[in-house]
Amino acid sequence: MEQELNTLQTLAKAELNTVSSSAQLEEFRIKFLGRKGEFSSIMKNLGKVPKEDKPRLGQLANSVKKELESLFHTKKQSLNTSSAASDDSSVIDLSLPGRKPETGKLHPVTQIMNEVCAIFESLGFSVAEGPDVEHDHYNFEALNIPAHHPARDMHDTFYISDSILLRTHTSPMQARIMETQQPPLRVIAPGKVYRCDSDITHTPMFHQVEGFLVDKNVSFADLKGVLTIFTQKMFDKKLELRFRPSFFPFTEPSAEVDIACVICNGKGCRVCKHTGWLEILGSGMIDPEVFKKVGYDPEVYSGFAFGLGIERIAMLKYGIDDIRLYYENDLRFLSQF
Ligand code: 2NM
Repeated sequence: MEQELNTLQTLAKAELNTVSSSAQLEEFRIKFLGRKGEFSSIMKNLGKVPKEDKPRLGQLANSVKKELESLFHTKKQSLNTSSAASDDSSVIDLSLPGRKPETGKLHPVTQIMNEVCAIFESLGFSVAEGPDVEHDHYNFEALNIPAHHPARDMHDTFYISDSILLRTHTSPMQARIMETQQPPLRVIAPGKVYRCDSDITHTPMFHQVEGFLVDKNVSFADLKGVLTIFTQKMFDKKLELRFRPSFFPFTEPSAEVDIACVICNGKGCRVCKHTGWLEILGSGMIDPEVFKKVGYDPEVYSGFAFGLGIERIAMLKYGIDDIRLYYENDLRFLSQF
């Protein structure tokens, strides 16, 4: 049996050297290492050898089998790598379509902001930007909201110190402009504003565009004309407008502007809370007190001003009822715009 094992080892090694394909290697495996192969048939005789020879022959058989198996695997690997090298998969297929990189988009709030600015620019307004961190003077005092005025309560202001705060609206920019420039003026101020308020229709940071126009003989009719053109361009249709009397410390008279609900066309739905109307902005004729503070003569000049919330417009335009969706950065939401 010892003789048989040694012969098998020599023969198998010699034959493995001539193997040059996977098919030949498989034949080799069946012939020598398979269940009915030569190694198995030698092993059947192990039961018949004298008891004292069994351990030695068993060991020899094991080491022969191990060596053949290891030579078999080495051969298999070398056949695999050489076949991979000549395989078509290593050749670049120039006819395959390319992988498209994903393109980014502007945030829906930025898109609406740009649209609002473009409409007012087409009406001759220029765009001015100012600091988010403001002096109490520009945010309140210059806009006819003195200390202890009840309107300060409405603003839920984030204070940085007694006289420095995060602006609660973008009108401080208009106070800055009026202090340094003479009429005629037509300016809008877009930007971030901050109020300590948070629920499904309020975030502590949101975006506003406020605008104003100052000249001789400016009337409420001019305000109505400009805002009518704006809403029609913004919502792409001739919309009915409703001016409701209101109050702001920096305008007199003041009006809130509603548009016929863009979701139900005024019939009444969830979005307009069954009123048929959507409030989209605040406006009014600039209060003579504001003009006096910046050194304009209210007998010579008049003007109108307005302010609108971008997130609010975006919610109305797209029929979205929770403002927080705009700030969760969920691409499944954002990629729809
Ligand atoms: C609004 C509503 C009404 C406004 C007034 C001024 C300024 F500085 F010219 F007096 N800027 N913006 C204004 C007026 C803002 O927001 C709802």
